[in-house]
Amino acid sequence: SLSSAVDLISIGDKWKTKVLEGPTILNDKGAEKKMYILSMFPYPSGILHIGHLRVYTITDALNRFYKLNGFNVVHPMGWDAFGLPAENAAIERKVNPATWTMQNISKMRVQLDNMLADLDWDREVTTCNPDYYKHTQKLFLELFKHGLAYQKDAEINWDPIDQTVLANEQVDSQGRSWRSGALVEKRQLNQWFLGITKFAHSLQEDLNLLKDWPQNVKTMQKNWIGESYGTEINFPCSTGRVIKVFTTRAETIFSAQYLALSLDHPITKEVASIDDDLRQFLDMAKSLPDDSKIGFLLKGIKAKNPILKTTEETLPVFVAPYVLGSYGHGAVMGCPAHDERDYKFWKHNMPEKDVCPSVIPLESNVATDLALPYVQKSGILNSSTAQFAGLEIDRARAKIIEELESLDAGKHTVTYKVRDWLVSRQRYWGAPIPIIHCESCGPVAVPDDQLPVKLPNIEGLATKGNPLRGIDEFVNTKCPSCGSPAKRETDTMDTFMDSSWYFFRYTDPKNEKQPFSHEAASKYLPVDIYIGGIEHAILHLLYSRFISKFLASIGKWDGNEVKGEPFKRLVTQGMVHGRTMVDSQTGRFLKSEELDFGDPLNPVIKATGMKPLVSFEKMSKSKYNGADPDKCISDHGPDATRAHVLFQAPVNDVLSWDESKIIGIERWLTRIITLAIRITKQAPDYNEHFAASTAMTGKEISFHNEVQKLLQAITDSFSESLSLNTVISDYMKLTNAIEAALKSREIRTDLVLHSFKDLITAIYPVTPTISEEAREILNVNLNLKWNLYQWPKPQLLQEQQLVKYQVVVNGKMRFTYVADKSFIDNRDSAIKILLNSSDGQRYLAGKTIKNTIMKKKVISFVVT
Ligand code: ANZ
Ligand code: ZN
Repeated sequence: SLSSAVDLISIGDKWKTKVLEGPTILNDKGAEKKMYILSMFPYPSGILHIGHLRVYTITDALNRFYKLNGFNVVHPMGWDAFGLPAENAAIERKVNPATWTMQNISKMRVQLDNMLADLDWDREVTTCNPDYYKHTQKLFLELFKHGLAYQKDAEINWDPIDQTVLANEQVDSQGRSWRSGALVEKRQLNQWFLGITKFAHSLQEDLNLLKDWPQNVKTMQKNWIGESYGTEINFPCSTGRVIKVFTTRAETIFSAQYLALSLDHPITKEVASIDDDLRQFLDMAKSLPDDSKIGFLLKGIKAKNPILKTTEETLPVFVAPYVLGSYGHGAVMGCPAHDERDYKFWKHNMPEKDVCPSVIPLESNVATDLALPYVQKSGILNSSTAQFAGLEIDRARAKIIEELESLDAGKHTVTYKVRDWLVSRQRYWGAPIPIIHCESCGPVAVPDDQLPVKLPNIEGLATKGNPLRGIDEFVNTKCPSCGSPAKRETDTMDTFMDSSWYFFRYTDPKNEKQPFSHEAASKYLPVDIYIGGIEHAILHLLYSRFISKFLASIGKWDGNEVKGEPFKRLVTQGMVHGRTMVDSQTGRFLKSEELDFGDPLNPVIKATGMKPLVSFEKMSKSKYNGADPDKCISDHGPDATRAHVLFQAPVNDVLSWDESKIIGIERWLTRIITLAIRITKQAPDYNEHFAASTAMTGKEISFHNEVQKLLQAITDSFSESLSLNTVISDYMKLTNAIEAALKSREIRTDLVLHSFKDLITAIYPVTPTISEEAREILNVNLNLKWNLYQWPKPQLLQEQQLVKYQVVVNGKMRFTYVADKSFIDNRDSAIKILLNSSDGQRYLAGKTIKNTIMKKKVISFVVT
């Protein structure tokens, strides 16, 4: 049979080279509209995994779709090549990390070719190459010049496994490193920071502009940045010091019963230096969770509520682990009556004391009935200070702030959860921070003509930690400013710094002088579609937005109109889960060789003949549920693999990878090729200059409209909804409609063929080699010269153009025939079509036509 002769794998091989060059299109050059399609660049681990296959299939399908639509598409690829895995592999294997990385890159390049990804290799960037990190260093110095890169002593996160510090963003809520999983330790160290907090407001505010971003990503960013409007209040203390607190509920000030300081508050440290008990408490408290209710009373300090002028009452001051050192002023005014945590703290530490509310609900004015803590943000003030008593709380807050301002004891303020970005790392495999430390000049920028500061070549790294410190030729240098002996910075940059600007470099990858030109970046940015994993919802996306806004703010690209936002549309693709087989008797995970796949949809356990329990779970080595993209491609061909990836799940959802289901796709692709052969047999005299609207019958119009509607749905799925799984099902529907039309013999073959050509074009983004093969069959068999692809412009024919013709034979009305109003314009073709119709066969077959009269809605035959 025809279908068994279709070899999807050979077709894949045959067209691979051509397809990797992208489509041949009509308006190849000079396209005005740009389309920048970006996928998060991979870490060059050496293996393209199934998650990569998924993202790059999505971006490549979009890339090809937009090319067929005449866009100037940017679809680049690069390598996020610095970082610890290379360094660790280098230590293990005693090789140079650069060598290891480059080998991996070439392996992955082959795999990307195998999946037919049409990428702009002339834009390729590799972050560990000096021609790239030279510009990462320039970017660092630009930040330094603007006061946004600075060193400070801070309590930081230390990863004891990777032996380096980490940024806050890189520690999860359990206090573990994002990379090594180690429990992070706090250490006091001098480190480099980037001033992301200077951009915190616009980073939060401008999330509102990102209409085409998933809401969950925006929410995560918003919570991370944590902009909070409130009041800063100064509490004078008995020792002459002042404790500043941040509060969002200034109106609760009359219920403040204590103050609490963080473990690393300056006053805490000062007291600790002379108080052994406090020192012991701090040692113990370090390991307590943030929600602990333990506190340490500072007996020597009393605070005074600044708004209470008449009373001599004072407030006790505690040190408490629940107060975060890195938020607000690292101090709170404790209001047990109106805050859950303050309430618990107070009850635990001062059980004998009352709780005194100052806000009560509107309906009651009997404070004693109130269930405490009363945390609702509504009600009125129950204060003995006549000035504020009875005021509704919003009003009261405004008045209290006014009063505090007049007393010089407080003011409106805004605070953020996000901290400045800690970018220095004590590791080898990263871009060296381009700074020279001079005893008299301080930290000095490495002059432009001395960039890049190259990583010294080390053959075989011995240990973790930073070997740069021990290389005298690297460390010892001269101060660029005064010429005296100086020392080079030995920390390298966080690799998130490399990836915070790579999409700028893609726009101008060969620029030697600057990271990129203003012109190139402004032409291509913002990125139109950015696709990647949800795991980057905070880290990478926040850093990139910051750097991009910074670059716009200093005029490096024309980003003002979009507030420096680099990514117009963000798509977070779902994870790929693997088919997991468990022996229900033993609970053991089964390897595929333990199963019999004779019936691929219903495998059985070889040893027992029983059916396994099947589920889909995150892929892991211990569950034997991994999938190998390369193997899938060599078993089923690239096109079937690509279509299968897209068909199995909507882009944002988890994809349950079940290779047995690829059979449906293979059948469909086989049908396309057999259809191509069949069509050319049935329409040997196809006229390429087909005009859709001339003289169509009713059936033809409805066939035509069905095809156009599906083409429109496919177009919309690509350009708007990105619903790529329905694209595949629409392809199948289109194939069915064309097959049925061909079989019915009631639709003009040139219309069928024209629709089939549109189908061949429409499948090109997903299954390009099958598309090319089908096109070749048409060209060869019909002697066509169809070489340029152009995306179809779907057009519906109006139903009101239809006419119901009455067909009269020898004076008698015999049947009606619905067709386009231009049907009778071409008499000969109309007669031919009528004769071929089923009613025509019945009334006219075998007769000799003497005369035919066509008038408006009546067609009369005189026959013998
Ligand atoms: C008094 C008060 C009374 C508060 C009340 C709340 C309710 P958001 O909204 O997240 O910004 N706070 C301030 N600094 C803190 C720190 N370093 N560590 C822990 N908590 C801190 O939270 C603002 C509130 O968090 C502030 O308002 C403060 O408690 C607490 F009925 O002040 B509030
Ligand atoms: Zn100097």
